[in-house]
Amino acid sequence: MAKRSGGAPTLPKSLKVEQRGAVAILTLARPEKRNALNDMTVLGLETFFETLPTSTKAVVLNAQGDHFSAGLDLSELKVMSTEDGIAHSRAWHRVFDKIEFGRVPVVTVMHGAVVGGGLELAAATHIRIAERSTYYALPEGSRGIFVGGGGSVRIPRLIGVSRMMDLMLTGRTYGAEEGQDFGLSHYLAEPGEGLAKGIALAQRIATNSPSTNFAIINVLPRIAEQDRASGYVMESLTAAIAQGNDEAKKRIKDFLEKRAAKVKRT
Ligand code: 1HE
Repeated sequence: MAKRSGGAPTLPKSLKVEQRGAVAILTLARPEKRNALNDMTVLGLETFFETLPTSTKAVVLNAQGDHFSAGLDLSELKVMSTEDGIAHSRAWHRVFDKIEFGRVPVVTVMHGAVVGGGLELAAATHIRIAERSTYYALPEGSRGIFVGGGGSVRIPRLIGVSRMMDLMLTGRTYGAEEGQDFGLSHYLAEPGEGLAKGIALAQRIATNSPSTNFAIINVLPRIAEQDRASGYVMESLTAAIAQGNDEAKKRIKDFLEKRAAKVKRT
């Protein structure tokens, strides 16, 4: 994976980045179009995740304006042939896979509309916080299209095929609380408080061993897709690699010598 060495990469103006120590805050910054995801933005996401400096240990994704994202930029779709449509969808798959199976965990802070491709993007990240204004929709049915950003693969893993079918067939929305109950978010936040919560979680995540974080986001979901026997083998290999490195030895020694924090109920 390419790493940023010198200056920051050039990103489209629909993406803003702020670095806070080990945490990068990435903001969808196209509020005038409700953060609709055009090609420039999707390719910008790819550039950002491909060139993360090694000093970045976690990312917070959030969005400007009243809505997280209105999904695919429909103005680009209307001129697309079937062939272009396949290439377009495959490009989203490539980019969102780089997020889901990247080097660092990504915490998404959602608010307002989290629609279509916006939900597909959020679903490719690892931890989701929903401010209480959040609502989810998959209006592809009413637009005569289909999910194309990996939504049919990722969203049923969160809420089940049946609920996704309902969203797509009937055009219903889920509110933040329903989304939380069904597994679309991990945390709820009051309006305006999601970003602080996201940064706090990302800072906490950034203190984990990078190799354990890598295993959590890359190995765990793959084990979940395997048969039991293969899963056990992969788990034991991952566990052995993780516990064998110097970082783990130091962390365990710190605990045994009373220098590390105990597990606390939060
Ligand atoms: C857009 C888009 C968009 C807004 N593509 N331009 N997504 C949808 O079907 C959702 C479409 N959007 C909406 O339903 C609404 O915009 C919202 C509920 C999200 C927000 O409503 P509102 O009243 O705050 O904003 P607005 O007036 O509708 O939109 C403001 C501007 O953003 C306006 O442009 P303007 O030039 O007239 O100011 C809108 O046209 C523009 N805009 N959403 C393009 N999506 C990989 S496959 C994924 C498939 C999908 O994602 S399907 C879901 C598509």
